[in-house]
Amino acid sequence: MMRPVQLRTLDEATQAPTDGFLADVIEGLSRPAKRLPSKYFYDARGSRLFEAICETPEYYLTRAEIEILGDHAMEMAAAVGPRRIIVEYGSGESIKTRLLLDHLDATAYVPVDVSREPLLAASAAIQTEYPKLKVLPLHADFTRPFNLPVGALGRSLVYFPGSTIGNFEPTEATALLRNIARAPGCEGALVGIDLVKSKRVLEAAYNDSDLVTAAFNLNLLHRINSELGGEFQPGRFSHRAVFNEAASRIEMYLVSKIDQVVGVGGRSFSFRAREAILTELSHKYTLDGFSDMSSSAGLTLTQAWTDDAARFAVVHLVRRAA
Ligand code: AVJ
Repeated sequence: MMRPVQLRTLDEATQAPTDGFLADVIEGLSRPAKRLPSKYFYDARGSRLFEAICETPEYYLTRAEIEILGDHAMEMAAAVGPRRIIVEYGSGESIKTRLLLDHLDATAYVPVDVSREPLLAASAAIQTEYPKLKVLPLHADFTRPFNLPVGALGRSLVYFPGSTIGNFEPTEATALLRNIARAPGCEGALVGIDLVKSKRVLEAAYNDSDLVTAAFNLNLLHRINSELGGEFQPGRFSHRAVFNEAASRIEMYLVSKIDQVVGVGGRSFSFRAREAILTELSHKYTLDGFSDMSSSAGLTLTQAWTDDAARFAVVHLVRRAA
């Protein structure tokens, strides 16, 4: 039997996570067009619901990305080169991380995540399965510039799977890519992106018939209630996800079923019937469009791998020589 591994996180997060959560909720609900940041979906229950989304027949993204890694991990390893530090944006809880680590000959693995517990659990599991790998979990918000305490260890590669980059507005996504391009020692990135396809297929993926995505969306209100003393009645909101073709993105909303007033953190917020809170953007790219965005951030798209049905892509971005 393998011995369980004890790991500690390297800490970049300076404030208590709840401080940021409450401030972000108040700020987002105070806007004329209300919104809540999608990064707060992933508490323990939200993470489980996301995993359940990946099992639904409609949500093809995860299966397509796993197919790509299964078919092309060796080519990716050849493109990346040996003995790199792999810095993963996200806690690396998935089969995708393992498919990559199995092929990449990495010297160290640094998962970066805002949620400490899932980060530690995932890192300990990886350390147990890969005893020779140096696993250094970093508790940090990768949406802001952060120090990578591994600069001295050698050259690194960012692994950013899942089309999580699609959650960001193009300007924010470009800034995030620019941070990757500027990080000391970083040579490039492997990024998973979801590709543009028919509105019907896209909207089905975010409106699964078992209502798992609806539960995932509504979980944000449960989380505000339990962690911030919010007084939402989640049954008074409904899930909506639509493909905005002009902006090439899925927009996910929580829609108020009635006129209502809800207290959060000593304040109250009013909602009109049918008023929508934007909870998530999920951009869908063309390879050319993503290549242009990467290029404006100082990264060159050198290779792209897709699944057989060309639903999803994993792209290799290389830092452009200055
Ligand atoms: C994990 C951010 C890639 O945008 O498709 C799944 C999250 N939201 N169903 C996505 C999500 C609704 C997912 N990402």
